[in-house]
Amino acid sequence: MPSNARDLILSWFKEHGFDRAGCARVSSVNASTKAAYLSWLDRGYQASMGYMTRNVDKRLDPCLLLPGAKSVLVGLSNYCTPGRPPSNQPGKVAMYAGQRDYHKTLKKGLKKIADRIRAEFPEADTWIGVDTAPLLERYWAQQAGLGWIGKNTLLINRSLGSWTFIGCLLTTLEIEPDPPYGDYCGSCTRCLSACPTGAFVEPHVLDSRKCISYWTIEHRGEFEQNTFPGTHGWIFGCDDCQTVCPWNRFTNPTGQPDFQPIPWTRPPRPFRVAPVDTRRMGAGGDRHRAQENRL
Ligand code: B12
Ligand code: SF4
Repeated sequence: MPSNARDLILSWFKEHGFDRAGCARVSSVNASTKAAYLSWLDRGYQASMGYMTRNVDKRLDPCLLLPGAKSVLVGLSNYCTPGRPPSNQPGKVAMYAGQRDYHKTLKKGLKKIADRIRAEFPEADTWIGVDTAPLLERYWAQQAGLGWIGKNTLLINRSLGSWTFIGCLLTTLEIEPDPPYGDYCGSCTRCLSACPTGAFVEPHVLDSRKCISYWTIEHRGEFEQNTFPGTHGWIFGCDDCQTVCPWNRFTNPTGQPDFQPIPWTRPPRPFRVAPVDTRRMGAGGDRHRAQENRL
């Protein structure tokens, strides 16, 4: 494919709300990533997120998601809105949870780009995914030259930091790939020590059973008192391993209208220490990620 076609497709990401875009050649993930993923599952670090144990073959080889896939186009969307949550809020809510549902925003953009690709290149097939599909999004974002996987396991970009969402588009088109991104964490370990529950078993490895984000977003049913690590003031999600990251000092607020903070119509209910069903929590209920749609 001529390089002007590559530039054209990547420019569509900008037109449809993404701040950065890149491309990687599709293959199964590399051996160390495969081993890291399987060991993560073996050690039970997925907690009750059963969807992480399903479709493992697809998660490790995107060609099974789109037969004949040659390229993965990855878009990054800055969602940084400093100053959230307001200090008068009774419990802490992750920055992204005070905004419109990013799945809808990113999928809308990716769908438009996919439509344009198929219109311009009728031989091309496409597939899109945001968060819920069995795809290692951070791995592909790193391969596509958009950032590196930090010790807190988040994708970090030198100018956008880690306040970004990732969206992926697979296509059968062969597009010139970007070089993978380097690692700029250096000797810094601030995220590891900032985690109030000690959820990092080692750099790059998160035990969800100890992660506040898991407990307040993903966990269903009662909190098991013997394993529940506490929420340290958070009631929906957690940003502690991001706010301390020095790379997040250089970020700029997002201009994306969908990610501007939504004023609370009613304050979120503070977290109750007694066993509680998270489905009944006020915060984020209507903005909850569409996990029931996960494959
Ligand atoms: C399951 C999940 C969770 C779980 C588990 C998190 C986790 N770290 O795995 C929970 C509920 C805890 C969670 C929390 C959050 N999540 Co989440 N989550 C996912 C999901 C669906 C899958 C992630 C996954 O594959 N985990 C499996 C583990 C094994 O993968 P991994 O941690 O990436 O590990 C890999 C690397 O670390 C690497 N590795 C292992 N060892 C080593 C060693 C070295 C040296 C290196 C370089 C690499 C390396 O190999 C591993 C296998 O690929 C993705 C969407 C997707 N489809 O990818 C979103 C996603 C990762 N989440 C996202 C977000 C925003 C969050 C939160 C910030 C939300 C919040 N504010 O509360 C927190 C952050 C917590 C954290 N530090 O990760 C974004 C991250 C965007 C970004 N810039 O990185 C994603 C990509 C969704 C999206 N589309 O934007 N999440
Ligand atoms: S999101 Fe919070 S609890 Fe989870 S690893 Fe990061 S700092 Fe720890």
